Amino acid sequence: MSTVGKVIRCKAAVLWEPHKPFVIEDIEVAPPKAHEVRIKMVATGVCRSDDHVVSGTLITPLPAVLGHEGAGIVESIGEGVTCVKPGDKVIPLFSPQCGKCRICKHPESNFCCQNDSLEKPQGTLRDGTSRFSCKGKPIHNFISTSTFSQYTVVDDIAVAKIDGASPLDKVCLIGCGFSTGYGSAVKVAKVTPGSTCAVFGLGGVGLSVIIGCKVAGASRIIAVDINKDKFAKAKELGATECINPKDYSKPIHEVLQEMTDGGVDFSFEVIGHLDTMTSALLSCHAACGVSIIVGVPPNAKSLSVNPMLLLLGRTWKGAIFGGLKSKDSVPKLVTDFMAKKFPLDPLITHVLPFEKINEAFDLLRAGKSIRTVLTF
Ligand code: CND
Ligand code: ZN
Ligand code: ZN
Repeated sequence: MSTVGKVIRCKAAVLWEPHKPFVIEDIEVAPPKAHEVRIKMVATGVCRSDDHVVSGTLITPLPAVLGHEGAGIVESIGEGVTCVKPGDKVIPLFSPQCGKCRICKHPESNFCCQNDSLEKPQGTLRDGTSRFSCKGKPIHNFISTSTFSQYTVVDDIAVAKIDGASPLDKVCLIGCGFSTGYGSAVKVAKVTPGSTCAVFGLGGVGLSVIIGCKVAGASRIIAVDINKDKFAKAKELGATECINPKDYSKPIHEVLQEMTDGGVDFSFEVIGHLDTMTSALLSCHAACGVSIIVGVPPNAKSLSVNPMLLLLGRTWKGAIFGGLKSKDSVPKLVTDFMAKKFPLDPLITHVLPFEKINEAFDLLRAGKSIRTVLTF
């Protein structure tokens, strides 16, 4: 029986308040309005940014359906939608691309003005409401995506159609972790052949930075993590050396400066801590180094930095979604994955049924998983 135009009752993982487990609830998902798309989710990865909401590091209105690294199939479309049709395989875009705003028209930038991330999240679709409700109460969206639900509704500027032959339980990682890391290396840093790189944090995003550094031709890729269990996978994906700050009595930036004749060419902070953001900055060469912030910093926290650190020539930058224009890049990355230009399988350490979402977060918090893919 067709569900088009009807309210769908289905399961979603609702986060009612911070510091609490997700609750699998029966929710109602209203049909898509004009310029909206309703998607049947097939798979979703679990990213640390979702956990940042649970821990209170990242603030978004609650209760909400979180999740921003998913893939699914279009169930129905609202009036005026032309970019996808029912049956298409798609990836929701937490960093949308409206194509019309100042940033979408900017040749380099990607953080579309229609985003609902980070700065002042409303937790809604563009019309200021959500299509989710539970027990008669509206449930918020999360950064235009809300993939922890059997069905979600997104704005048409926040969805990309992908290759119909692609495996959704793998390419869901292109919705965040892979693209964010890979783009940070190839697009934001513009890693050069023969260069030396240091990557702080070897989760799904940091390992994807390593993949990007390798594809860009870096000759040394130094992986940094306090969990040595992450080193084998980092080496498999292209790290040439792995170091654990806990093994040294001096600060890790001094160790890296000594290892690399004064500092690396490119450093990446892929953890989300203020102290490692400073360490990564100091690890790149004072006159020619480029340091990229990828990790999401704790809400409303600031760093105090001596401007002399930049005056000599360092560059310090950051980006959302690897600096990639999402609607343009996601289908291309899926095509590149299908052409075996980069791997995703090594990033997926666990696959669990969606109902086991709390187990997936426990694995992440315990440092035992890279990416868990939840399947619906
Ligand atoms: P995940 O938690 O899997 O990896 C972080 C890694 O950092 C782990 O291996 C830790 O052991 C390691 N670590 C923790 N503390 C330290 C330390 N002091 N020194 C060295 N290593 C340490 O996280 P993830 O890979 O899913 O995400 C990484 C960050 O990227 C996180 O902050 C997330 O919120 C952020 C992010 C950013 C964006 C974006 O668009 N910029 C998108 N998604 C996620
Ligand atoms: Zn993410
Ligand atoms: Zn835009």
